[in-house]
Parts: sequence; C-alpha cells; structure tokens
Amino acid sequence: MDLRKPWQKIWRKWRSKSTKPEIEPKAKPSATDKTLDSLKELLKDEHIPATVRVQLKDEYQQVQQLIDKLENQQVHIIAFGKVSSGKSSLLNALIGKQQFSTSPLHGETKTQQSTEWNKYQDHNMVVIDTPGTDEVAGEARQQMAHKAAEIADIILFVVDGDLTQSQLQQLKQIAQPNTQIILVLNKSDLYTDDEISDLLESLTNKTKGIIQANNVVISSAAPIPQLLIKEDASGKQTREKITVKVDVTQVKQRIWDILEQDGKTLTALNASIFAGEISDKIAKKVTKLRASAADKVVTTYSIAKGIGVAFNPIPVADLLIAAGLDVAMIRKLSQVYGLPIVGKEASKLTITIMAQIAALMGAVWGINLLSSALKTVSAGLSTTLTAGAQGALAYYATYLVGKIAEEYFIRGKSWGEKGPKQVAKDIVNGLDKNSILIEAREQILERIKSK
Ligand SMILES: Nc1nc2c(ncn2[C@@H]2O[C@H](COP(=O)(O)OP(=O)(O)O)[C@@H](O)[C@H]2O)c(=O)[nH]1
Ligand SMILES: [Mg+2]
Repeated sequence: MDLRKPWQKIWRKWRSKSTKPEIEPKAKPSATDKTLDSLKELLKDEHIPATVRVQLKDEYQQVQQLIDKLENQQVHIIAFGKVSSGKSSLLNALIGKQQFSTSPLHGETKTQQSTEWNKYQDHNMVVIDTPGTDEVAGEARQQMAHKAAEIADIILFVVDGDLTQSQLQQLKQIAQPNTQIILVLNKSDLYTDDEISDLLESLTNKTKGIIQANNVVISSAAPIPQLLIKEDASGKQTREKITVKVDVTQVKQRIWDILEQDGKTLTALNASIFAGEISDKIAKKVTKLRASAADKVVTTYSIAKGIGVAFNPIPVADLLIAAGLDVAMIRKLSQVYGLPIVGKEASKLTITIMAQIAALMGAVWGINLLSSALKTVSAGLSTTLTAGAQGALAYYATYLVGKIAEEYFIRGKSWGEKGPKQVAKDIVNGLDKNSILIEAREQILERIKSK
C-alpha cells in the first residue's frame, strides 16, 4: 500500500483550501425533498392536540405511507377493479411469477398485497394487488383500495367486459389529474377480434375525458385453453385443445411508455399534489374537531357555572366577578386550539373578555337581560325558577366568554385588526340569545330536579 497517497490527498485539499475557502455548495432541495419535508412537518405539528391526533389516525397513516414511498423511491402500480376481473392474474403475468394467488372463485384476494417488480432508473417499481371492488364486498374494502389508489402513480383499472355504470362511477372517483390510469380489457381470449374492437370502442368512448385513448388496452393474463372442433368432409368431428398464450404486452408497453415519458416527474408530482390535498384535508378536519371539542368545553363550563349560581344565587352584577370557572374554561380552550396559556395570561384574557361583555351590556345587562331571562325562563316566579333564571343568565355569560375566547384562539391568539371590542360585539350579535337561555334553563332545571 502506498502510504504517501493519503497525505498527498490531505495536502492537496489543504492547499486548495488555503487559496479559496471551500464552502460546499448546498444541493438545491428537489421537489420530492420539499414534499417529504412538508409531509414530515404534518406528522409532528405540535399545535394539534393529542385528542385530535387520535381522530386523524387514517390520514396520518396515509401520510406515513407516502413518506415511505418517497424515501424508498418507489413507483406504485396498483391493480384496481371488480372481483374476478383478473387483477391478480394480470400482475402475476406482468412480473412473471405467481406472486398473487388467483382463483375462479369470487374474492380470492382478501387483503392488499404488494411486491417489488423492477427497477426503473433510480425507482423501485412496486405492484400492488387489491381485493377488488364490487357491490357485495364491504365498504371497508373499497375504502382501502381507494386510499391505495390515491398515492399510486399508475392505476391498472381491470375489466373483463364492457364498463358498467358503477365501474364508471368508481373510475371517476379515483381519477385524479395526475394519476395515469390504464384501462385494461382482460380475458381478451374470450372474445373474437370483432367483439374486441367493439368493446375497445365502447370503453374508449365511455371514459373520454378520464382516460387517454391510448391508455385503453387488452390483455389475456390467464387464458383458458380452447377447444377447437373440426369437421372433415365425411362429417367426422375431431377435438383439438389449443392453448392460448399469456399476453400482457400492451399493458407492459403502456407502463414503460408512461415511465419513459414522465417517470421522473410522475412520482414527484403525484406526491406533491397528494401532500397538498391531504394537508388541506387534515387542516379541515382539525378545524372541525377543534370546533366541536371547544363547543363541548364551553357548554360544560357554562352548565357548571349556571348550576353553581342557581344553587347559590349571587347578584347579577357579580356574575362577571366570580370568574374562577371562566379562567379554567379559557385555559382548556387554549389547549384545544394548541396554544396553551396559563396563570396570569389566562386571567388577563378573561378580564379583557369580561370587560368587553360588561361594556357591551352596560345597563342593559342588569335590567333588560335579566327581565328577558325571566320572561323566557319562568312564567311564575317560584324560588326554583328564579334561581333557574339567574343560573341561566350565568350560563349565558360564561357561554359568551367561551365563544369570544374561542375566536381569539382561532385567530392564533390575537384579536386581529378588529380589536376585542368589535370581536365581542360580532359574537354577541351573532348568537341567538333566547335559544341559549332556553337551552340553559333546560339543562339547569334538569339538574336541579335530579338533586
Ligand atoms: N379466460 C381468461 N380467464 C382469466 C384471465 N385472467 C384471469 N382469468 C381467470 O379469472 C379468474 C379470476 O382471476 P383473478 O386473477 O383471481 O381475479 P381477481 O379477483 O381480479 O384478482 C381466475 O379463474 C383466472 O384464471 C384471462 O385473461 N382469460
Ligand atoms: Mg385477486
């Protein structure tokens, strides 16, 4: 071994460094890198509380699948279509081995399975077999196939005859602008040439706008031997078994053409589109889940406050002062919105909100509101009912505090340009006071009676 060599290398490097400072040019992140980053970000978003995360299990699983797919540089080719159309047979014929089990019986493939096929440039081609969709198989199966199709790059939609209305419907559901769908008319051995050209014409027409005409192809993935009956001049019949060759060349050709044409962009594009869609979907779901969790918090605390006051009436003017529960509610809400606040900050926010409510109500708070509460809530004024009315009012006050605080958190802990006064005003005006009071009374009376 020549020991000088490493030293020469170091020397050369040192010399080059001393002449020009060597700053490694940072490789520009590729589209796929960016997508990967945003997907990973999605998974670790700390603003999403654990309770909401649990309910996003399916979405997160899909995100994780896409991350795996990108990290392993996979091109996904998935067979999709009704049971027994020959999906498993087609994939076997493509990869050249009996990987997926097939059967003349309905529904041989029970779960989704996949296997590596070939390499295409740097990509690993993975074929995915699905149980198949039909009317009798359960929703869950369909869901699973749809989810897999969503992150697939090439979909082989397999049929063994003309397209039915429900198949067309499915096709429309899974079709996305950047997923390549190859419509495969399998079992072509069962048809005459004329029948095949009629079928191809019909398939192409029905899928216009969804599938490119050159993506409609035929195959015989597992043809059955045919019996040829010959009759000679004397009328004697002879039977001859003709084996038909497996033929999936058109499907293969289309897959290669697609990869050749836009293999590099296909996976990156699909992934980034899907990433965008799933993050929108997650965002919407988070918003919805948060809103309902927040609503539960607000109602729970409003009832607690209402009952507390009903059992231990305090002057209306003091409602705003007995604010312990409201502070606790606001802290809970801040957690729901992933922007937790504690201690002083929570008290300060509660005071700010209560000040807005007090200012808005002013004199009205004491007189009009109470009388309207009494009117809506009680006909005669038995003690229970008066207590109920006061309780309802307390409920209403806390409810307002909750709704206003929610708005503050939705805006990312800010009142925005409007300022707290306007935000509070809009919310008070937007709520149906009477129905809240009626709801409050019902909730409170129910609990008073049960005590
Ligand atoms: N005649 C004919 N039969 C086929 C062909 N491809 C598949 N089959 C048969 O159709 C049945 C269902 O095939 P399978 O691959 O299990 O369908 P899958 O449910 O869609 O996966 C099996 O009996 C296959 O042998 C084909 O090209 N021609
Ligand atoms: Mg199958």
